Amino acid sequence: MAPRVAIVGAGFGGLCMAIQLERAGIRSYTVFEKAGDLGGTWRDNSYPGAGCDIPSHLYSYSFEKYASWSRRYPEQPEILGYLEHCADKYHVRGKIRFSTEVRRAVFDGTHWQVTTDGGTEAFDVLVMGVGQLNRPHMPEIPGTADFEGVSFHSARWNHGHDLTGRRVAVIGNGSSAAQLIPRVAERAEHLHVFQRTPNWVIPKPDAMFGPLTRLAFHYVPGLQRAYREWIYRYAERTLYPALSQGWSVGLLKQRALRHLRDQVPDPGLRAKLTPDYPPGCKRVVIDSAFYPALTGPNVSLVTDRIVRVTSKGVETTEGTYEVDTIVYATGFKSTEFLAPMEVVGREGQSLAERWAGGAEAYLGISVPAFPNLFMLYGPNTNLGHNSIVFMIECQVSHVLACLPYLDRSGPIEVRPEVMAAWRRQLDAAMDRMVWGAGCQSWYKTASGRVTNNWPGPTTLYRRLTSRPPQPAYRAVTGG
Ligand code: N01
Repeated sequence: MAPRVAIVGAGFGGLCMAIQLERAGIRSYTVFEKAGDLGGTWRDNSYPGAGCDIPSHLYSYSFEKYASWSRRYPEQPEILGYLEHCADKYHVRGKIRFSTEVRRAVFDGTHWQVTTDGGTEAFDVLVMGVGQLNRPHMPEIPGTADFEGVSFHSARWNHGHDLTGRRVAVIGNGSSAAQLIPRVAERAEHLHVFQRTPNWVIPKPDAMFGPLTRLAFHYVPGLQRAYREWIYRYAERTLYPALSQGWSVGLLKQRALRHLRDQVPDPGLRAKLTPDYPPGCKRVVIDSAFYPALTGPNVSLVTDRIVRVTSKGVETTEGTYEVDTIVYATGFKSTEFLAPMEVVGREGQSLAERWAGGAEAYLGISVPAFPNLFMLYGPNTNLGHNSIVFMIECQVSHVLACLPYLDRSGPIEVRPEVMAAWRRQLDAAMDRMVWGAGCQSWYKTASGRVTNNWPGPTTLYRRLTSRPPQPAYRAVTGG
């Protein structure tokens, strides 16, 4: 009998799982989505300028060729439109229970008891597709509640608040900030950008696709696939070695420094924007409009330490900046995987308890003593150089490969010794990566453990996830 599958989240991960179940003829699944629409991060991040800095021919499902991309790096509405297109084409929209947040999931010995505000239901399999960047991080700056103007997080953009003629503060300078700052600068009377740590920035070689190119992508056999493959290989062969401190480290640094020199003529400003840690330690920002925006007459870069937010603006160690709008582009609670859901395994332990020292999972997918639980874009599967959608597809294939096994044997779980060996391999591989090199980032916990990133080539990840589930998994006998 087909297993009953609960999928949590209707973003890139959850939709991919649902589509592949449909394609495999398994229709006994339900997608739980806490919001009123699908799209996950591409629904939530609607700030002006939001887009993907990985080309969409790669940042899309390999099985869903899409000739409608208007440009190499489309903005958020197009990416959301693509996900809606996929949900409709593969008939999964009707299986999504919108505005239904999963609060708790408990393994009762044979099933997952999944609790939402509407009640509790039993499922054979639980697939978590909530991603790593779904809960905004609000900074612990004193006084934020005292501010009398309008403030919001970049992932909760206040579209009703017109920024024309406003004095705006943007706190943060990561990928989200870099995309929204040029758009805010176009409207604001003055924009103060509060930078705590400079980022390495490389250009985004964007280009529009004209009608002929789009026709060619649509009709020329193999063209779209070849283009996708080319982008993938470039990322894998050039960018990955930079992160693993291989041959292209110097190249990446030179490229970023040249970009800074070309776009920022003022040496004082350039000095403030030059990082003192190796490129890739924090996520490299890929953007061509960020630096020019910072050189505009109505924009100032503030690097003093923020002391507090007051009723009128932002106070730093050097003075107070009066503003009427504050945008918190301060990232996400990235290391708290699956929170605030309570997930309890067969030994009565919750994942939060198990992960007190940092989240970990075999292949980023499975956890011992949590049978038939699978994660998409789970611990140690984020990338700093290639498309997450590639990783998600590997994970979904792995889950699909597990289904016949659990159908035969009952609930299955990854063996503890396999998990322990995985941990050791991961730690060894992590040692050569740049993420440990003297910087703080959303890739790691406060204690410095990298819980978010995959330390190998993605080709290796594909190979590992496509291995048959046995012998890494075992059947849970005796309920
Ligand atoms: O978040 P971030 P993001 N006081 O965590 C600062 C993906 N993404 O939303 O660096 C002052 O990178 C913090 O400062 P510091 C992408 O993977 C993808 O920008 O910690 N500042 C930093 O500057 C990306 O990496 C796309 O010193 C404070 C910023 O806030 C990830 O999302 C587009 C502070 C947070 O930066 C997250 O990006 C956009 C404080 N108390 C995003 N607390 C694509 O194109 C935090 N900060 C695919």
